[in-house]
Amino acid sequence: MNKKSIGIVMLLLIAIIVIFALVNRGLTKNSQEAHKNAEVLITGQNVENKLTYDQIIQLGEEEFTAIFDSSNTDPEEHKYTGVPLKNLIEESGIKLKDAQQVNIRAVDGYTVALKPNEVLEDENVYLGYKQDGEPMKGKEEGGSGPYQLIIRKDAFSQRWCKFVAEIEVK
Ligand SMILES: Nc1nc2c(c(=O)[nH]1)N[C@H]1C(S)=C(S)[C@@H](COP(=O)(O)O)O[C@H]1N2
Ligand SMILES: [Mo]
Repeated sequence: MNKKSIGIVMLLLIAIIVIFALVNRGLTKNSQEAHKNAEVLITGQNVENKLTYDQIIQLGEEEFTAIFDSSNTDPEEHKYTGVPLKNLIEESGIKLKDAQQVNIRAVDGYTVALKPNEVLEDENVYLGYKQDGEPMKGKEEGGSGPYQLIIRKDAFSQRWCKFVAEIEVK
């Protein structure tokens, strides 16, 4: 190779690196946007509490694995980040031991009913917001977030309520 072609190859490599850096910056920005303005409403026992993402992640963030079985894939293990659902409820001043039912409602109307005892179990019911380290995108962006109910003991994922908007304790 002569000097001129080495120069051209170097320029091409630099161009590729710059393009990757720009694309990557765009992606990072998108994922930070995923939880902007994403709120969850918690109601029950005369409490009405709206929690923002910044507040939710302060309520005992945990990383855990769970097996997700969607309607069109085989069961697969994923890493999730979220907070135990009981923390959100109890920190809002609602007592699970005085409750009959916990309803999780999504923006598409899908509703999942849980028994308070189930919510109180260790390492089972979470409000998740990251899957494999990536913030969960909303319905419009083709995701299952920005918040998704994760029930680790639910093998078929029917009760893994996507797009969670409201938690109602009765
Ligand atoms: N909000 C909402 N959550 C939902 C559903 C839904 O229709 N809406 N479907 C449930 C079912 S039946 C399954 S199997 C899982 C995965 O559904 P998907 O494969 O359609 O993503 O989400 C569950 N959570
Ligand atoms: Mo399903």
